[in-house]
Amino acid sequence: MFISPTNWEETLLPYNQAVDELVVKFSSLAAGFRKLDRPSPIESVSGRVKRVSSILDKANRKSVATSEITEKIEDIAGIRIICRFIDDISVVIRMIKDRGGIDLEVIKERDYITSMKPSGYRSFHLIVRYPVITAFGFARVLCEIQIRTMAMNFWATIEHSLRYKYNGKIPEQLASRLISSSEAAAKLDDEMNAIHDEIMEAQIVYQSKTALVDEILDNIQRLYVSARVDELEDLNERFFALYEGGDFEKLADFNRSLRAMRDVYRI
Ligand code: 0O2
Repeated sequence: MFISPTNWEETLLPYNQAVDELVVKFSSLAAGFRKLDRPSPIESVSGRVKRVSSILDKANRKSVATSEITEKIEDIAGIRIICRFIDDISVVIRMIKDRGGIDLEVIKERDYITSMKPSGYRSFHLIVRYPVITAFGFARVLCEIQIRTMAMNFWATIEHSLRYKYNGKIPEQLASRLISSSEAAAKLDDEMNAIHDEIMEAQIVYQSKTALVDEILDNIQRLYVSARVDELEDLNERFFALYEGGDFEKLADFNRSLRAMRDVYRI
């Protein structure tokens, strides 16, 4: 693909389309989790195509010739995926890699989470090649996918504005405060991750209790056909008492006795 310095609109068309398509794809993944009441590792997705002035600035800064821009400037198309928890980042990376080249191919990764940038910047970047069929033909464009937590995003957004304000030369004192605030954001991410683990554990306990209660009710329902009425009343009363007591082990024992009854009645 070549840059036409006289027709940027046409040059950037596949990039615009790639961003639109990828935002829909990742947002749909998040919607899928929510539809099934599962926690989504993707909190939100956004995308942008770099402004022509920024493309030219970057090409100039990196001494990239106009003819090489599409190969050497890797973030003309950019997608940002925001996660709540730091653990979600590796889940999202896996989901992207598991697409196995069907619609995108991961060609590079940069882990600024394990190795924070000297500025304090933390984020995980994947450079992918994405095929698009535009109104004017087929193209494979490079796209940078930035994956970060809400805390990382908050820091990067503020730092980006300051970088812009100071024309890239943030005063030393402010730069060192930014580094400490990035460390504070990393601590916040760790704390939130610990809470995340607790939420997940509580969810597992809740799910097994729900499954057990469903099985007990199903067993009582099946016994309804064969057991005597007084026996059933007794079972229902025992179930409600145990359910109110909230002791999981006692409920599990009760369920085992129901299974044994079903064996006796061969149902
Ligand atoms: P914009 O305005 O966000 O598009 P290099 O310049 O060699 O370090 P390169 O090729 O630009 O690296 O890749 P890198 O470092 O992965 O950076 C790509 C993008 O990551 C940047 O694009 C930023 O969006 C973001 N980024 C990287 N470092 C920082 C940082 O220190 N602070 C903030 N806020 N964002 C950062 P652009 O084109 O630089 O900027």
